[in-house]
Amino acid sequence: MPRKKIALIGGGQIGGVLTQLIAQRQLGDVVLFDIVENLPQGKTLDIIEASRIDDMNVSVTGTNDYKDIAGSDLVIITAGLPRKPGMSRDDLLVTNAKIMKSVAEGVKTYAPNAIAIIISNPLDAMVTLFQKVTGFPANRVIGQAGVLDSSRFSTFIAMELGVSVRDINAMVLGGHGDTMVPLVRYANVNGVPVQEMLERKYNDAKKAKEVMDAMVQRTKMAGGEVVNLLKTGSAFYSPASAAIMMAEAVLFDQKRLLPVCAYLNGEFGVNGFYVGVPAVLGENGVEKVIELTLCEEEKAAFDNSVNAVKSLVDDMNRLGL
Ligand code: TXD
Repeated sequence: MPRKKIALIGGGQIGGVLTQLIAQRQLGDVVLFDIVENLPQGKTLDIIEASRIDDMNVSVTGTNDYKDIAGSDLVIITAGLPRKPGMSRDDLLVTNAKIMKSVAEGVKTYAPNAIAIIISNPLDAMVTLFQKVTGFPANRVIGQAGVLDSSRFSTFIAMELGVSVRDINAMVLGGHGDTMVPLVRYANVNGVPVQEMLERKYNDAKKAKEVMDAMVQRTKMAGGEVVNLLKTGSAFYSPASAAIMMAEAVLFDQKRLLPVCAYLNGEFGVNGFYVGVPAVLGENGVEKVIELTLCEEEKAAFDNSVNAVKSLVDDMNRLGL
């Protein structure tokens, strides 16, 4: 079977880690694109110079020319500014929308059959814009947010309960902003509800709820927590890992059920918007959105998050972006 071709648009922090992870796992040949001259060439040269050490039998090249992404099976987009301390993701809308438009034009022209995974913020709006400009079928345009937000939630739960994070199953739905919805009731440790484990640990339902609320809050603010520590950029190791999980699901047709930013056609009562929901990912991108029953409180939180996404998309349309 010929090797897959993977184009990475944006050769900054996340793009660099993505390149190295893809090469180390030999997922396919990589073309790293950036508008900054020599940056992608320098990063890819640095990475492949470890190929003897890391056993990387794939081609890894850097470019400033969209022509070089021709024929890509998968495109992962990280082009755009990251946040600085004090900024919300939504503050990036105007700058990153302009960048995303040019990226979408490039991908549409040179990789019209690719599946696209978008990472740039504000995530849900950037996914919407990319799909609109390219006109790609909605299932072929997917946003990465939920896999990372869910991994953050799982990490905090594992730390609190003192169990392996491998046994935690927890999902975060909704938009990739402060209104995101960590699903407390569904969070479990190999099937055992986290809420029940917390109640046993503290033998006090009120205290257990406080601990869970604090983990939910930390999850919602987890991106900002890293931004405040780094001062000069945002998280990049974990977002790259999250995109790799999605890329593998697509490249190897794994049919994984993951929380991703997907286009909704009436599912969850939402029509015509991209938002974070559980979906089956395979060779066709989003193959099925999985609906689940939300209680009143969860539904209200989800609707609130959807409304935040809708208003950002409205802003984008109003500003003619
Ligand atoms: O989970 C998630 N979805 C995210 C998203 C988690 C963390 C960060 N997330 C967002 O990803 C972040 O808010 C940014 O919008 C993107 C990329 O973050 P990264 O940390 O990689 O940003 P960098 O290091 O600034 O890299 C961005 C690169 C940089 O090299 C620019 O030169 C390039 O984007 N860039 C462009 N590339 C192509 N085309 C154009 N027009 C362009 N403009 C800038």
